[in-house]
Amino acid sequence: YYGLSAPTLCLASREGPSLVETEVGANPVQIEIGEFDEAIEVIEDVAAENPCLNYHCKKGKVCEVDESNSPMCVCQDPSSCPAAEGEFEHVCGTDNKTYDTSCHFFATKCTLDGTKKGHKLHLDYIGPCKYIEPCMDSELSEFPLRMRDWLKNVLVTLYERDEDNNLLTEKQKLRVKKIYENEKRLQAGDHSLDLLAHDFEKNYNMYIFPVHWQFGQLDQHPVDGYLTHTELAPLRAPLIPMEHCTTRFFEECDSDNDKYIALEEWATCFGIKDRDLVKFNKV
Ligand SMILES: [Ca+2]
Ligand SMILES: [Ca+2]
Repeated sequence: YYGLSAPTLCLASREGPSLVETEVGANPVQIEIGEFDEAIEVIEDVAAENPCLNYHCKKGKVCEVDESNSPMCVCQDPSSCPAAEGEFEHVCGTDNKTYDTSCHFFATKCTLDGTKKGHKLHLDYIGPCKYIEPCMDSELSEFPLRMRDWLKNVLVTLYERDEDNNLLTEKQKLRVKKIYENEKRLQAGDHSLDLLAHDFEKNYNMYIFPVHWQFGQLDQHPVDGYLTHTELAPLRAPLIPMEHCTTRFFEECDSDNDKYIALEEWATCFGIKDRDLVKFNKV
């Protein structure tokens, strides 16, 4: 079973409530990035009556008012998190511990702020911790084949369904239109690895934009051409339980081992020549 073979789109608004039901098979691309934001603290107009109204704290923190009636963010007590409604809400941390919900995870991480343990702790994947079989070299080389095909299908599906959703910009729509209308396009389905490899070779140009697009979707905090662990999480976390090579793939994608995946590294690990990817930034 390949988790990447059937893109099921969840067209949730990014602005919406941050609780997302991440079903297995849901499109990780559309899982709200906010769920994984560890680093963003947005402060909006402070309402006069309740200083904490409209005062946003990052995940794992809640707003409290200090002696001078100023709002401040403090670590949330994990026991104040709503209980999980099912196993699907559990998350597995990089400490290999299952947390009831992502709220429990981020609240716990907050209490470890400033410690080495806290620095190393990340949300690893969605769902309870489980045994993930080691990824063999041969399997690792299959991963980008399916991933590229899947990314292309996700984009085409977005294009087909995107009427008023504005999930794609006009410029992006034009690019996907070219792929969508290409008669040689491999239709979505379960394809053999041989066919995927052959198609990538033959229709290489169709795969460039989807790979670039996915990078841009993730590279948001900040937009700098590098993906942090947190930025990668919306793609990585739901994928790991379905694709056991995910962790190894993204680890090795960071070829200079600086903990960031640069656009050039991203291009290379998806088999795209980096000059083909970088040119999108200039157009
Ligand atoms: Ca970034
Ligand atoms: Ca790197």
